[in-house]
Amino acid sequence: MEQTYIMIKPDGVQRGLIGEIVSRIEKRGLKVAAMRLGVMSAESAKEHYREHAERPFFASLIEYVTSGPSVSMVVEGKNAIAIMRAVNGATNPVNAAPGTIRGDFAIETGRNVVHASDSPESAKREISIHFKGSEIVSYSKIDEVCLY
Ligand code: RTP
Ligand code: MG
Repeated sequence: MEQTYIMIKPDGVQRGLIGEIVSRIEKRGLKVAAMRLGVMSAESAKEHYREHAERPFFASLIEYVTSGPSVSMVVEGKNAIAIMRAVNGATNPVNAAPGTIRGDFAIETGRNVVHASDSPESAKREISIHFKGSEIVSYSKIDEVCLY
């Protein structure tokens, strides 16, 4: 079982896509194990995207993800990391297939609606930036519980 860090970026929240995106995650069969809405601090954003610190778009990326409320989630399930990368679609929405979140809701890289961790190492690192262990909840969904 894997866990991955998902963010609905400020443009996704601004456009009223929280429910749509969470619904896609749930319908795919993955489980939301933690969730919070709030404005990400510049400190957290810089740490989150530190691999891009030397890139020319770094300052505008930090400005973008801290520009308003975003939704942070821990999503878990079998192959959750790779599945959520596929659910989100290509970084540049021009290349994102229809049926993916970016392919259905975005038109430019600088406003691409969602983030998902790209590897087990990134997932572990990103989850620890945005959540305390006590905020990540373990529970069974109804189809995992034997009632009778
Ligand atoms: P993310 O980390 O947000 O899930 O996106 P990603 O893995 O698909 O893409 P990554 O290469 O990690 O880029 C991180 C975010 O930086 C912005 N970006 N802008 N102007 C540009 O050329 C450019 N390149 C990347 C995007 O918001 C991208 O999602
Ligand atoms: Mg990335």
